[in-house]
Amino acid sequence: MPEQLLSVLGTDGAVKKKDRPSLSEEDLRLLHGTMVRTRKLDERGMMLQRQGRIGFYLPSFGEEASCVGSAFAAEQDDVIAQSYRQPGIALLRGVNPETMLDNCFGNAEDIVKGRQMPVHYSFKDAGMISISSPIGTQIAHGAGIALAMKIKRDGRVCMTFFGDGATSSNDFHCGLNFAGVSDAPCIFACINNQWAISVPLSKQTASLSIAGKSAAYGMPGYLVDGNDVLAVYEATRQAVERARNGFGPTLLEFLTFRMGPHSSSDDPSRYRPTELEAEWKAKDPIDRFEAFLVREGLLDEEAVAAIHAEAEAEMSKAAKAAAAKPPPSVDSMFDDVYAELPAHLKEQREHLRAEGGDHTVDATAAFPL
Ligand SMILES: Cc1ncc(C[n+]2csc(CCOP(=O)(O)OP(=O)(O)O)c2C)c(N)n1
Ligand SMILES: [Mg+2]
Repeated sequence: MPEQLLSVLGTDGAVKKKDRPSLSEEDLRLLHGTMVRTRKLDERGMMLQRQGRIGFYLPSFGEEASCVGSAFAAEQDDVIAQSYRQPGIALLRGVNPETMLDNCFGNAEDIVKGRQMPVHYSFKDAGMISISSPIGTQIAHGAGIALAMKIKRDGRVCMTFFGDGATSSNDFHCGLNFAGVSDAPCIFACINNQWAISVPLSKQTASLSIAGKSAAYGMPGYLVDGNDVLAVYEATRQAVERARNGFGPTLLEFLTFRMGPHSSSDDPSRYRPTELEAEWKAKDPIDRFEAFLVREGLLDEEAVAAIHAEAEAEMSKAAKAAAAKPPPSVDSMFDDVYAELPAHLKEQREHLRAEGGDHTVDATAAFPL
């Protein structure tokens, strides 16, 4: 049987009194501001790639409510095992957008010194594990982290984020099975944007829903309107509460739509009906939440415009600052791998230093993706 779609916000922003989650005015403003900042960061990231200043970018257009609303239900010391398409979580957790763009440029201040792909962040201080490219691996990591939390009885939970395509990976089965059997406090958040690059959901699974797969792992599953930040928040809040109180994992499916390309290397018009874009633009999660906030008297048109302008200025400033930084020194490639650098690498480093170490990267070379 297909799950019922949980929704709170009407498309016109109206909310029934009984469905209102208990969120303060400050919470509502933070959710909105973070969703807008996420959109502006993604717009800036795509722009930088089109200008040839960074090699690659992966936007989360249309998925802002799914990632910001759900992560907001966790505490700051809960751990997030995310995929590459939830930049809003990092912003919500206080990561400076300049630090994120340092990664995209792979500059000297990039936390991982230019050794990861752009948009593959590692924010230990924000409780976000390093993003790995192979699809779905973070699901098993999330289950393992949650089990460790249970063994340590430290009261924390882990949330893992992944796409609809990732549900076909062996890690999905492994992670959910393991968490189900061990009652690990893990929230499995599937952001179902209906495409895995060019593969539509209908070719990904014959199941009527992803949430329904939870039954096989002995955990509850809910299908949630992913463009409705209040429904996303409320469903996640309940899942977090269950996990924290010892009732084990939950699978949440946030139904949404990837409003942009898979990445800066992709052209969705080659495989996806373009009419879908207009259809889903009308359900834009930011517009929908703004309609609610205006109805509530928390914002008016002028205030909305000011919030967008401020976020745009913030991302422009962050991009300028990140662009101005030099690349990591070539010498830095010898750091962080060994506690004690082996003799043959020491020798290579000496050789490089003796040569002057001037091995600059060809910035005009094509990015391999
Ligand atoms: C194991 C593996 N197979 C293939 C890829 C190539 N790949 C990168 S993203 C992606 C699509 C993933 O789709 P989904 O899980 O729905 O997440 P979305 O990109 O839609 O957020 C694929 C197939 C990969 N990175 N890893
Ligand atoms: Mg997808």
